[in-house]
Amino acid sequence: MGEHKDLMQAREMLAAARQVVVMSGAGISAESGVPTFRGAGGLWREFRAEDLATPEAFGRDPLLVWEWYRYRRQIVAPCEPNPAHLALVALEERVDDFTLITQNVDGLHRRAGSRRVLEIHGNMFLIRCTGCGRERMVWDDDFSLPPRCEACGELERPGVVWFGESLPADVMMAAEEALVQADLFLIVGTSGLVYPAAGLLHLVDRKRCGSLLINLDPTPQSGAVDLALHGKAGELLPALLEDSA
Ligand code: BJW
Ligand code: ZN
Repeated sequence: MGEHKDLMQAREMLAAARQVVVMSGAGISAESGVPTFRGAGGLWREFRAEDLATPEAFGRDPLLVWEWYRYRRQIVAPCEPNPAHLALVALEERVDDFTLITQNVDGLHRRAGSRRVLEIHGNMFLIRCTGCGRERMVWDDDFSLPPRCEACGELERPGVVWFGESLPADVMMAAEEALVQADLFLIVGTSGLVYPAAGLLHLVDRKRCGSLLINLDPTPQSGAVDLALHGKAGELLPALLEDSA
């Protein structure tokens, strides 16, 4: 009963919004078969973040880090966007102004058809040279590890943001600009533990911008938004977009 009322209220908030910003995390891709980081079945249950997702780890053992990303690329490659990704494509078409900020590196939002996507933690199919900075997208895994740059011969690294590294400044600036103008901020499928992404909620002007959260489990942000819906993104997001009639 309460749940139904919350869904109705969330639909009303969405229907009234013209400038929408969404921020997604690993939970939105869980129903596509992509493992999350924290929680049941999460990658950080099996692997230590500090051994794999830091610049120090890459400096110590680039081959180990590359092998881990190859393993993850191979998990993601056959995965398909799920109803949650598709609901956001439909939402982008429905509102005047739409920005999707994603912490995910799996590329599934673009594959689903979302157009305005800001990948604040990079993309696992992007490779960047540690020497000259040259970037390339590589979809197959037909290269020997660790790969080297054809232009300068230096080691190449995954084009993702590791702990202790800055997020791409231009992408973060675009995210912040979208947020200060938004009239609805929707947070989906993130534990809300990793900064600066988790801090974006504090940038919204609470007087003009509503905030909604959809996540399987309650998070530190569940109590900080106007309305939190707890459940699967692949069920709740499509339900949110249905006509309330
Ligand atoms: C479902 C579901 C379903 C499941 N439907 N829901 C301020 C305070 C404290 C610490 C810091 C701070 N500022 C900086 C830090 C340090 C650090 C940090 O935040 N640490 C915290 C862990 C404490 N941050 C950084 O280092 C960042 N850089 C930075 O701040 O630079 C400035 C600086 C430089 C030097 C010194 C100091 C500052 C960089 C962070 C980079 C994060 N990188 C990763 C790896 C990317 C590459 C890769 O994939 O390998 O990004 S870590 C990992 O976590 C990945 C994710 O994008 C990120 C967030 O995870 P996410 O998406 O929230 O996933 P989960 O698994 O945590 O949660 C999934 C949720 O989904 C769960 O809640 C489930 O319930 C739910 N779920 N199924 C709906 N079907
Ligand atoms: Zn190079």
